[in-house]
Amino acid sequence: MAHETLERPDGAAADWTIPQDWARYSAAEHAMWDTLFERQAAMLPGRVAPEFLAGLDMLRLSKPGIPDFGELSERLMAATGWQVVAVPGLVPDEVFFDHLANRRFVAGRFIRTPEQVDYLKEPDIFHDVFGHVPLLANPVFADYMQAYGVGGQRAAGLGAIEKLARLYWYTVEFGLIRTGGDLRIYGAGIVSSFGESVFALDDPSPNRLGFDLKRLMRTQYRIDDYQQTYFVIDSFEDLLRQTQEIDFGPLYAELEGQGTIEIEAILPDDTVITRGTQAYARSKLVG
Ligand code: HBI
Ligand code: FE
Repeated sequence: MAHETLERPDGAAADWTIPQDWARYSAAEHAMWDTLFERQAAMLPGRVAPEFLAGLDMLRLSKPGIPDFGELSERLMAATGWQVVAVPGLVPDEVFFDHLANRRFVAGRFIRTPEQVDYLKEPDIFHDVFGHVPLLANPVFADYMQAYGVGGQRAAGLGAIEKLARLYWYTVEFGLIRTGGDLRIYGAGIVSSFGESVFALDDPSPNRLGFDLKRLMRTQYRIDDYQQTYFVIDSFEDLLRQTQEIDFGPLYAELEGQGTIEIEAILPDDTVITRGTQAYARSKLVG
């Protein structure tokens, strides 16, 4: 995430947007999208929240391959009032929050190369569009994302971006949700990852804990590998309600005195759905 100073490239507007230039994608780039799309779409039934599958149809546009943001935005606008705009890569926090607060989702326009199929550092168009856009067609989730943007603007003024960023990480990027008797994935980092879409639900390694806003805002996370802890929400309505009810000013002050929680810790007050073995993370430590 963008805590370093970023420089706005030449050609980007003041709000960091750039044209998508859809006509400039090569056949190989469109084919890469199709490959990734088919692989993930086949994986997701039974694993992903039904709200995500409902939104996925939006990405099957009239043109082949990589979605055209203009066409995509038209559909999304009709559903929930959101748009998708292209940016060169990571954008500064305040720019990111301003776009979300105005129901614009920023997406990278480049697509990973064949060498990067299973891992890349900066979010590409497949992560940003396949991972994030389907849920933006859901009215409740759409409101949650906007609320996050507004919350980010407030957090910036209170010096609390780090805490709020953890909320984004453990919900928007790596969240799980209870659906009927099952756990399902909904976080974009999971749904756009072939490996993690299995690991997050089926592997005995990670902890799976009930969503607890205050607890989660103190929990460290990793950006370099599969998560060691996932948090499970009961519903998108519940997530939206909890984040709207909270007065973040006093909350941040309260959390400030409490310090951070280790990635793999399980605390006495946690609702434990799975007590992870952490075998996967340990296997990575020993060379
Ligand atoms: N920029 N393009 C892009 N995508 C992100 O997800 C993103 C970003 N800038 C900042 C950011 N995320 C996070 O650091 C904030 O949620 C705090
Ligand atoms: Fe993302």
